[in-house]
Amino acid sequence: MISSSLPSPSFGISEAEMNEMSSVLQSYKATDVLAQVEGMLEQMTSVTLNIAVTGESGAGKSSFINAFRGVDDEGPEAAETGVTATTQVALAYPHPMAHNVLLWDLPGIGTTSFQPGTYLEDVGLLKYDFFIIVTADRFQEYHYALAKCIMQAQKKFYFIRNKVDRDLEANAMRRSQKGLSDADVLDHLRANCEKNLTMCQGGKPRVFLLSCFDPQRYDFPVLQMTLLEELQGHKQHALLLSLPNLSATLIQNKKKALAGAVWKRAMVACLSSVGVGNSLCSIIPKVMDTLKSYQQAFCLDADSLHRLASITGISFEVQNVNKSYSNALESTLSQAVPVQQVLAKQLERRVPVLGTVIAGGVSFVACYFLLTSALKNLSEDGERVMQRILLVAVSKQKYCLDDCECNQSCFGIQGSHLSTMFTHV
Ligand SMILES: Nc1nc2c(ncn2[C@@H]2O[C@H](COP(=O)(O)OP(=O)(O)O)[C@@H](O)[C@H]2O)c(=O)[nH]1
Ligand SMILES: [Mg+2]
Repeated sequence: MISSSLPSPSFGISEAEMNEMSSVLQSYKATDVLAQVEGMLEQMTSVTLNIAVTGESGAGKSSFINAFRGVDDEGPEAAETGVTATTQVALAYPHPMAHNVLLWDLPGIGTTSFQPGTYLEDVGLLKYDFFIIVTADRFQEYHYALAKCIMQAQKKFYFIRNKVDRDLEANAMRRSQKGLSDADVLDHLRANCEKNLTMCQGGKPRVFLLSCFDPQRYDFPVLQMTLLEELQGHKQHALLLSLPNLSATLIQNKKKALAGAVWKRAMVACLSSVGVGNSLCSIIPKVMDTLKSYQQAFCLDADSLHRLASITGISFEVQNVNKSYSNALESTLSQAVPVQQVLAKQLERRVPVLGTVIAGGVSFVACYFLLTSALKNLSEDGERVMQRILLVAVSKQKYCLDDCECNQSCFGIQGSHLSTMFTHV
């Protein structure tokens, strides 16, 4: 991921970024600017996205929460699932990739004593950003009553028709007699749900058909993209970074979102060295933290790869990259090449604090180049992992490979590079 040679000058700092920096960073004092930039980053990460998941008991709320978070139902961080497991109070489950994205498992609805108004008050309606209403059967009057109360509170909701795998299986026999395809069955199911909801709701309701047992299929990815599109600002940013690498576009969007904060991360790393020897080595811990967060955002950290392996059945070989990261980092930061020095001089004229820190401009430029380069390489690694998963999924479907062959495909993360070798062990 990080080469020990310096990135090319094409990673230059844009005029827009220079303007942004020079307009907001006026102080000459490193401690002031550090606090200011840390505050800006804090604003971005301190926001919490609260997603409420409701529906009848047994509809698959807890399973949905696990699937959305990419965790196994049996895993230690999972919401408890099962026919007898019922949630009496709202429980929050943080997304493992983004702890500020909380999925709330709400108590079941639909009993005879169920009252949408008091239910929503009891679970704290106002704290949620939006609601997911899950059913595994027909949408009923009470689903609509609940949705109406949510709308009255100016909140959004999304209808989920879960367990479509079960419907497809149950219809398999009849289907083969009638010659209906899976797509026909799903279309029929969708039309039924929409008709049902239109009778209560009017307009064209949106229904997402999915199976929590197979979160890569059906409408699961569309739902995730819809939620993302309908959020804004820092909450959208939080959800974006928590999503699996669904598509090359999504990966590019992650890269773009992270790239917008590169100068802030580089500034914090560079100014953090002030007072602790002012040396380039003291920059490394901060840069390493940022690199680890990038690795996580592109689902390339050990935890993400293990989670992916438990969902897809494809095992990933992860190597500890810390050592190679910091070696490459040290050599990159210690090489001040002319392009960095020229850029640093330009910057120091516009961002006064960089001129007051010894080697401030140069180390800032080096950090900036390095993070930009890492972002590019990690996003490419993320795309390669995604393509491999797609490849395996397609070959699984197309050639019905036996489990043994698929489950033992292995991708190695070699040092800082993702091996593109596709090996059977
Ligand atoms: N076939 C199938 N079963 C599911 C699906 N989602 C959940 N289940 C099962 O339905 C049961 C109830 O799920 P759970 O998530 O505990 O429902 P909750 O009471 O709404 O939280 C469990 O046995 C799950 O394994 C799905 O998409 N397909
Ligand atoms: Mg539950």
